[in-house]
Amino acid sequence: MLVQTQVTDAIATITLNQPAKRNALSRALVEELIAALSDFQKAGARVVIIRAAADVKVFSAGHDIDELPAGADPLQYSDPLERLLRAVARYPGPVIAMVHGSVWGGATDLVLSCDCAIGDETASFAISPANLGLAYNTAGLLHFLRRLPLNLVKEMFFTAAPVKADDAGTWGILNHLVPSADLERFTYDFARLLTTKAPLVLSTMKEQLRLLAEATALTPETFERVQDLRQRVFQSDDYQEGIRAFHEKRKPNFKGK
Ligand code: YXS
Repeated sequence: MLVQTQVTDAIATITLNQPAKRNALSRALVEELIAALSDFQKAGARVVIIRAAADVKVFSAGHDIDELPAGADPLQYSDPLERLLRAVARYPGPVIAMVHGSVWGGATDLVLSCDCAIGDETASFAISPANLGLAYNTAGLLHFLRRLPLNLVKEMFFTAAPVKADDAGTWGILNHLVPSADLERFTYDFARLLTTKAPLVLSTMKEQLRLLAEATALTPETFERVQDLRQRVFQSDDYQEGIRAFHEKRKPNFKGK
């Protein structure tokens, strides 16, 4: 199993459990995450906590780079990671990211797609398409734009540098930044409080807020322009170079084409 699951007192916990690949969000791991959310809904779990094992340095290394399609849209609607982000956003109850360790790429998008995020001093968040020559997707950009001011979104995407815990707390990536010794107790106390609230109200307000937050009109021309821009990127030599460089464990040498 690439994830461990547990339900206790209406609180469900998913623990990412593939340390050998730094919990990379591979198709196999993501399918287990999506199945777990569906099982939790059947079991009536009111709150879900997504976490990694207590002792990891890396919460998740993001999209599985081995599974990024060469020369094709890496984040299309049917991509497993995109399906997971939509499943989290539609779970009929609060989903909380409990973050110990570094978070990379699509895993940062996963944390931002959760309803709340609680982290400790080891937490950091990077979004790194610029390291891979990858064309990020519109839905994903909007997850960041709904959380952070535009200048901070641009800093994250342009630098691809990890945002350290203090800034993650100040910027609002995290709802709460607590010492690692308190992270688990704080998060489960927070979750227990949510299980005492009217579940129909929480699930309805979560869906209302999703619909309101996603109410961004795009004209057909805008949609087609975005697709055209992204196609130029994911069909670029730089995208191939980014993936090659990762596998060859070297810095990429981007040529801008
Ligand atoms: O060499 P082996 O076979 O042991 O495997 C290594 C890594 O190749 C593997 N691994 C990954 N495999 C697939 N996809 C990944 N994202 C990934 N990350 C790691 O795990 C084994 C251990 O990795 P290693 O030796 O590098 O571990 P480390 O502890 O020295 O360093 C941990 C990291 C996370 C700092 C390092 O693995 C790393 O920088 N990983 C890539 C992080 C990243 O750039 N993620 C973005 C993926 S693309 C994505 O999520 C979005 C689409 S976007 O591009 O927009 O951000």
